[in-house]
Amino acid sequence: MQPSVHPLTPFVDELPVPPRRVIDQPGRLVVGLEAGAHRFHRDLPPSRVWGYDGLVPGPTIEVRRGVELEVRWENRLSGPFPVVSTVAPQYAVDGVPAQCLPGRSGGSPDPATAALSGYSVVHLHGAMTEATSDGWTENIAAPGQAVLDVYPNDQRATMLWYHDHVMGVTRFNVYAGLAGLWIVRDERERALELPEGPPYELPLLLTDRNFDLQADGSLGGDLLHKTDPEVMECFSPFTCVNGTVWPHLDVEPATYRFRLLNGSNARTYRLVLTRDGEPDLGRVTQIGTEGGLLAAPVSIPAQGLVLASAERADLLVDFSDLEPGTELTLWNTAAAPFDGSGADPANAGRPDLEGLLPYPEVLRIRVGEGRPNRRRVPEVLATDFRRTSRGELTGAVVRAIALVEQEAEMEGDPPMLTMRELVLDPDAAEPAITLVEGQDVTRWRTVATRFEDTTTFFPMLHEPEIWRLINLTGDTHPIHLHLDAFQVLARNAATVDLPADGITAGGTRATVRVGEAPEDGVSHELDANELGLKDTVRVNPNEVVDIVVRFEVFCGRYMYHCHILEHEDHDMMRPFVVMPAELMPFMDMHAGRR
Ligand SMILES: [Cu+2]
Repeated sequence: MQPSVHPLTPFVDELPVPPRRVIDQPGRLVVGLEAGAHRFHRDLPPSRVWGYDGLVPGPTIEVRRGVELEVRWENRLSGPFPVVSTVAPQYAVDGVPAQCLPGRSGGSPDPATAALSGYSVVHLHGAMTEATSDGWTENIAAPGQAVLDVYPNDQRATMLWYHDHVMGVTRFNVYAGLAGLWIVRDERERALELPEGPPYELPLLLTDRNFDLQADGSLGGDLLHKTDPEVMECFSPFTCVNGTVWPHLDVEPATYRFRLLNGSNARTYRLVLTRDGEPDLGRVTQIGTEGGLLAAPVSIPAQGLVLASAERADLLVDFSDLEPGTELTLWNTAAAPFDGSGADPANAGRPDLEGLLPYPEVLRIRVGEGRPNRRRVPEVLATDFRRTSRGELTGAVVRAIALVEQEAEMEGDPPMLTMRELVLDPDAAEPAITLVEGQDVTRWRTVATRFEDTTTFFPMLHEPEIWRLINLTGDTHPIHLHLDAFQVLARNAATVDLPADGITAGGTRATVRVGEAPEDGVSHELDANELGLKDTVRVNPNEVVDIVVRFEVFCGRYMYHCHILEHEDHDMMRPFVVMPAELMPFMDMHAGRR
């Protein structure tokens, strides 16, 4: 078979589980950032990778709530850089777009990427950490250097992940393999007697990867980060689970707990489980999200479980009624780039070439022998989380951020994505953003557009704020805040009137009618699984998403950004500084109040 058509046999490799480092006592752990070799599939030669302890994914660190752990991240990386980066011309072979073909498709390797030698920053995503241990993107460690970070782990039980966050090249370092999982356990979770540890609790880290061709034309070992000239994101054709392309998992007729993370650079998944070719989502119950347990278990959405980059789901999956020999398959049905559009779950398993999804395979599950062992799903999960209502937010600071696509300054470059911080200004001259909400019309002036611009967000410790994320682009952006998890208050449908010259280097002009239904056929509702605590939220086109942000413990300088890593690197990232109240009178602060 031609590599371009279907080069790898699905479901032949067993699902690997990353090694666990279970921490019971406060202490120190040494993790090395190392070059290594990793086999992504039985039919592939080993690929060069960069991983934590040389592994892809890195070891899973499991720690009890409140057990402080110091990690000495020892950067022992060495070149040459294991990823070939290239821009491929736009064409298709047998309908498969060049971007989704293995091999460079005529693109030449980017020499700047090839020269990367291993500068790194480690960030523990979703963690409540002091600013000095949060992995500020510019606090770069060279190979041969080490960074000591302190993680208090004093937060609700959930699954976090640690990954590279270095300025400008996060997309390449993470793609090279620098990512691993981190699980916090607590008493509440233990009291619910949820599956903990193998074999019934399994982390599933999803990534899409592509591979170069070898001299003889066979699918080779080198990781390949390929984009096309118009779209800056990398959408790779092969879905890996825990670092293996399309693995299989043998299960007993029992209830399993799957801890899912989308660790892909850009690809969004909508996961559909099928049995005998039919959707079989009813056996899946979601109990948690990025910020930990939901208040109560929920079914996953009828079309499937959507996870954009960095989103996570804690699932209970009941196989106890199934006969030995039963096979189930997990498929992806989300087109790329993702824009919130739905897909009929009955079509799960069909490639979508236009949607850059030539291979929808994710995971095959085979039910084996055993005594059926069903676990009751608790009716009440979290007892330490209650949703904040709008009424409780009267007088809260309101901030607004526009997500925009800006034409490249250099002819031929892909467009740049930026986040524009806005300030409420009734007298704002053009260019300005006009928000229309019924009778309420507000004007917003752009005060920051690039990462390097002056900080304008100084949220006050303990004080709730509303951040409004206004999407002026045609794609979904998963927006991630460092530090405390947040609550999604509302996903508002909106119509966007963006003039052709609306986006300039320093200004933004658009009219956004919040609450007015666009004719895009997309559901703009919040899903039940978005009602818990989140650290990453999808903002679809034609939406204004309102989140309630409250920083409770740590002050200092942190970041928020789009978690499509190609966007984060160019330049959808901004700083914010959490301030204690007593220092606020000394700050020159920009914020709207309502
Ligand atoms: Cu983005």
